Amino acid sequence: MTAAGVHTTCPYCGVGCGIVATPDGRGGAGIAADHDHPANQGRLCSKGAALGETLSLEDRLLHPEIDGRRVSWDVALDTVADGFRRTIAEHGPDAVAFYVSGQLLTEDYYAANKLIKGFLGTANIDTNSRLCMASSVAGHKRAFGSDTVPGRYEDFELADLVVLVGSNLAWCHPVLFQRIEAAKRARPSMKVVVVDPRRTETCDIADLHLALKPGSDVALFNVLLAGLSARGATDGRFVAQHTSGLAEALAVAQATDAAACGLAASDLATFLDWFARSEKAVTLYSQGVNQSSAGVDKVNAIINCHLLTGRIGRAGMGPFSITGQPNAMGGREVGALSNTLAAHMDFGPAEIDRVARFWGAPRMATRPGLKAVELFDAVRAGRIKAVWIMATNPVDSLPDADAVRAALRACDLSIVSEAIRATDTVDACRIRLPALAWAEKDGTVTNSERGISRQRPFLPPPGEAKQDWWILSEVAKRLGYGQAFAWRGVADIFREHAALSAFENAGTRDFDIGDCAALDDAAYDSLRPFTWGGASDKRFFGDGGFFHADRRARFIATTARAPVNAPQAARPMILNTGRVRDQWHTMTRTGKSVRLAGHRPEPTVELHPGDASARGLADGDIAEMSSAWGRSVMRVHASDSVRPGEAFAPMHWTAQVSRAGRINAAVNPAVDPISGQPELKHTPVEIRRLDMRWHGTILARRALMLPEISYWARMQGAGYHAYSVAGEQSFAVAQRMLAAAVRTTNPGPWLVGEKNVAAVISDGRVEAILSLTETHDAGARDRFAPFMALDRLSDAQRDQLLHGGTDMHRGGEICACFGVSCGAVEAAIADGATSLAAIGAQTQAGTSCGSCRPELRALLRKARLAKAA
Ligand SMILES: Nc1nc2c(c(=O)[nH]1)N[C@H]1C(S)=C(S)[C@@H](COP(=O)(O)OP(=O)(O)OC[C@H]3O[C@@H](n4cnc5c(=O)[nH]c(N)nc54)[C@H](O)[C@@H]3O)O[C@H]1N2
Ligand SMILES: Nc1nc2c(c(=O)[nH]1)N[C@H]1C(S)=C(S)[C@@H](COP(=O)(O)OP(=O)(O)OC[C@H]3O[C@@H](n4cnc5c(=O)[nH]c(N)nc54)[C@H](O)[C@@H]3O)O[C@H]1N2
Ligand code: SF4
Ligand SMILES: [Mo]
Repeated sequence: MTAAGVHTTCPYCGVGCGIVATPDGRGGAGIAADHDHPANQGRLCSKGAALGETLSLEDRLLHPEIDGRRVSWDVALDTVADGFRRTIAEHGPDAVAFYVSGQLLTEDYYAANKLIKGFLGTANIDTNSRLCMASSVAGHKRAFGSDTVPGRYEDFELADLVVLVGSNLAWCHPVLFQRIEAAKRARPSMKVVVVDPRRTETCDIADLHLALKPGSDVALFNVLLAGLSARGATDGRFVAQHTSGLAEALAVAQATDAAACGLAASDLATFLDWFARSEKAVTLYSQGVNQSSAGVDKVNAIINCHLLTGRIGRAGMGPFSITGQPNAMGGREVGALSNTLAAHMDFGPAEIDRVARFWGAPRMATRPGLKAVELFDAVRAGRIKAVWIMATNPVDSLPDADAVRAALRACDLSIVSEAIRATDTVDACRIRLPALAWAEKDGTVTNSERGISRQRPFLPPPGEAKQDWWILSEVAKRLGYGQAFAWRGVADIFREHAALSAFENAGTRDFDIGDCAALDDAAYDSLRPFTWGGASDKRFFGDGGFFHADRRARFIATTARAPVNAPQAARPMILNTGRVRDQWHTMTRTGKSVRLAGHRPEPTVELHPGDASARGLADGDIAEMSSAWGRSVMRVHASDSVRPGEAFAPMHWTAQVSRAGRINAAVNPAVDPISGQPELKHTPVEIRRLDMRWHGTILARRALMLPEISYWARMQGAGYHAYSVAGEQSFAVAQRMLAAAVRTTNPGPWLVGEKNVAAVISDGRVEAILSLTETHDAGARDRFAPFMALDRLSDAQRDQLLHGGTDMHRGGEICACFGVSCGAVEAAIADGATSLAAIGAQTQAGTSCGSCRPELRALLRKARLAKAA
């Protein structure tokens, strides 16, 4: 019997798409887009569409563990509570810390913040949103007096000009990208400008791409501000009635040297002209802005331009900070950053008192706590003696990540609440608490447009895993705070959170969902997505009403400055990092999906062909990236989409899936002086070729224990593991070593073919394939994968395998939904397909989620250029 569809929300990006999940009765579920959800209106991207492939339990953490041994919940919870009690008694409350996540649900998040700030007596709780949103939060507060995102998603569709700054929307918020793409198709006069040093897939819809010098956004928006003022684009009434500080900001802007951006004067002039002429202008920005040592100034430099022109809070206009994680906004609402309190309150004396009275808190934190990077420094220095990590993987995602790992290993009381058994952070922590995951959890999340949606469970809780709020309140009870944590379920917590938002508010704080305090359990269960801050046509600040005491917004004088760590002779390259289309962060979930593995199967560093050849590097080589902090080893991809002198590497690969692919081992820990957000987009590095004597591809039904080799990366195949390997040993030694490794876990007859291919084939079924070459053979995995799909090989197929495989899937995967390869799309184009529709008709590529359409268009363009040449 199958159950009915459950309406829930995607657990990945901050778009917050609605999903209908239909359990199949066998532990899995069908995943479909929710047509009635305001965020996606029936769309899903490749990651959302593949969620059904991430539900298996095989790699889940299902029981509490201490020092690697399974223990009961009672023992685990007692140990955590005793540990916190003892540490606080001996060293004071500031010796303990929580490090939490924008992937917790609001109810979990609220519980963590309440426990530590109201009852443990410290604000040493920070969230991975420090790495993500902190600069936007600080910039909003400086300008508006509150952390308010004024606009709505529909503003992107209503705008005449959409400026995307430091955002790779096509890959990171694909459904919003598709909404803009569709709006532009319907109204071609609409213009899109992309501001990004890299030429990303997002540039596919750009009328203008400003490939500015990394870190120079403040200069760019200062130049824009001065230019707008000079052209008479100032909204004098708005500025006079609702703002202050223009003169100082303008003076600094007028003194800014446009040359700092490294852009052509004509491009700058076009940008100014379009911005000046388009009243309906939206500036959407993301990590190219936030993750910077000048992140807060970048945010304010952008907001200044919108205040000057009065383009804020009305349909089709405004600055728009897009959030990354599904509940980054919820985290801001519960106040889980170390420098915020709760419900959009800060550490002012009256606010501390108000929250303490509301919570009945015996030991209220009275000042801000440590921010993420400082927090782990304090763990390393031994000032923090107990740390509890929830729903984040800091051993991979914080900068200077080897130091983070060392700090955790040296910490007496390191606790992690996790859904997955094998992560680099779980490996480094002593106490491991099994958490429920997306399909099992219950609660709410808030998306980028302040939209609150329910996440509803559709699968039963596995093993002994528990939801994060339950774990927290059990620890609270053991510490003697049972009454304040006596929630029977998530609805109780949500009502309390809603009541706090309205408590002694009276319009002084933007965040007020007091109406929800009266929801009964049934109403909470059936809660439909809604946006806080008023009806759907309501935006903030159209008529002023800012949250500074004088109700005016502030212009901020932002002086352009270079990133903290400049490149030097020994490390002349600038390492930029970010995301790829089909992986989510540290791959604990997307890494399980076969169809998501094909798009970017290995950790890759992109650099300009000139920089590559200057270092003797060719496409497919293995390179080491080293910085003053650490090193990482990746495969090289030469591409002119990055500027000369710059390199780009994805953040996703961990020690679980690649030997030295953890890029954050090399990333610098410099932070913005106001927000404390790390500069994850700008690390001076040098890149050198590693001299590999052999390269190999292994496909194996059962995972391998690989010997010590320079490079390996593992990815998920359909019913097998795929490895890409390379090393410095002699070819003969490699052959022996790898054959032994393959055969240890994949026993059976060992057949040796030609071209250094060998395979274990048992009863006609392939158990494993090993292919070794002297130079990198990029197509090997695609040539051998088809044989792993067969239950029984014919003699002819076996011979084909042992002679080097088949060319069916040449060129790697492009469409994740239907598993269509680049080769198949190129063949369709060669066959006469000249449009997206024609490619779709011939191959199905691009006809489902649409995430690959920018890449399909790039192949069409390439073919057109080749034909014209
Ligand atoms: N596929 C996928 N989607 C995701 C995620 C994921 O892991 N995978 N994660 C989600 C999360 S949590 C987040 S925060 C978002 C992030 O979403 P985005 O911010 O769009 O993604 P990033 O790739 O981190 O960085 C964006 C761009 O900033 C550019 N950049 C670097 N330096 C500068 C600079 O100095 N100025 C400017 N203007 N640009 C610069 C980079 O070249 C990069 O293209 O994505 C969310 N969506
Ligand atoms: N170099 C570089 N580094 C970066 C970035 C970058 O652009 N460049 N981006 C930064 C940004 S913006 C972000 S947001 C971070 C993201 O970095 P992380 O937060 O470290 O990445 P995730 O892989 O999303 O980690 C979430 C973890 O929570 C687990 N989990 C999932 N659901 C639950 C649950 O319900 N409960 C519990 N307890 N656990 C759960 C997952 O298995 C996973 O291990 O990375 C940051 N680091
Ligand atoms: S755009 Fe994709 S990842 Fe983001 S919420 Fe929607 S389906 Fe999920
Ligand atoms: Mo993020």
